[in-house]
Amino acid sequence: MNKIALITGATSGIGRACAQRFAEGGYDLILTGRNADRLNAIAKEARALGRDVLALEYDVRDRQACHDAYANLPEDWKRIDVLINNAGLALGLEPEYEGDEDDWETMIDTNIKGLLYMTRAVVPDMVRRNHGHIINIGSVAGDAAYAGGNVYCATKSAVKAITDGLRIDVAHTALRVTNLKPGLVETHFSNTRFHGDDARADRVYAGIKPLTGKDIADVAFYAASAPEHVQIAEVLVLATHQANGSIIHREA
Ligand code: NDP
Ligand code: 8X3
Repeated sequence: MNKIALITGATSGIGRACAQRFAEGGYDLILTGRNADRLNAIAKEARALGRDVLALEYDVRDRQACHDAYANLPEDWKRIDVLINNAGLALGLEPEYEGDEDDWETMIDTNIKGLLYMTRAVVPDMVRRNHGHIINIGSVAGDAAYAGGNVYCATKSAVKAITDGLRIDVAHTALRVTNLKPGLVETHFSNTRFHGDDARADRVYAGIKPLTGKDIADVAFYAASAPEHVQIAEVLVLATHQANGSIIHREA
C-alpha cells in the first residue's frame, strides 16, 4: 500500500513541485486547488509515474469545503501520511498605513484560517491512528517583518505559532510537525503579490539565483522521509545570496 500525501495549493509553484517530488517518491496524492484544469494536468503527470491521484477542487478559505473534502474521501484515502499545508499568498507591498484591507483579509483567510481548517479536518484521524506528518509552509517572512511585508509577515508568524502549538499538542503521539520556511522562491508568488504586474514580479528575482519549487519540495520530502524518531521541527531555506527577509545581495 502506497503512502498518501495531501497537498493544498498543488496547482502552482511549491505545491506543484511537492506533487511531483512525492509522486516520484512513491506516494499516492490528494491534490487540492482552485483551478480544475491545472489540477487535472498535474494529476495526469503523477499518474504517468504510476501513482493514484485524487484531484479536489475547492478554496481553502471555505471552511465547510475543507471539512467536506476530507469527510467525503473514500475510506482508503483517509489514511493520509503527510499533509502539506501549502496554499497561500502575499498581496501587496504597501506600507501598513496604506494597505488594502481586502488584501489583508484574503491573506489572513488563506494563510492562517485555511491552514487551520485543513489541520482541523485531517489531523484528528492522524491522532487516532497515531501516525502522520503535517508540513506547514511558513516563510522567512514569519521570522521578522520586512518593509511592506506587514500583514503577510504576520500571517507567516501565525503559521509559526500554529505549527509550534500543534507540535506541542501532539507531543504525546507519533505525529511529526514541520514548519518549512522558504526564502526567495521563483514561482507565481510575486505575480500574485503585484496583482499581475509581471515586470515588477521579475525584478524580485533579478541579480540573484533564487530557489525553485523543487528545492523546497526536496526538503519537504527529506523531512517526510526521515526516520520515525526524527522530527524536522523547523527549517529555514534561503537562496545563497539571501541572508534574511530584508538582506539580499544582488549582482548588478
Ligand atoms: P504560487 O502562487 O506559485 O502558488 C500558490 C498556490 O496556492 C497556488 O496553487 C494557488 O492556487 C494556491 N492558493 C492560493 N489561494 C488559495 C485558496 N484560497 N485556496 C486554494 N488554493 C489557493 O506561490 P508559491 O508556490 O510560492 O506559494 C506556496 C506557499 O509558499 C505559500 O504559502 C507562500 O506563502 C509560501 N512561500 C512562498 C515563497 C516564495 O518566495 N515563493 C517563500 C516562502 C513561502 P491559485 O492558482 O488558484 O491561486
Ligand atoms: C515569501 C518570501 O521574502 O517574499 O514568503 O516574503 S518573501
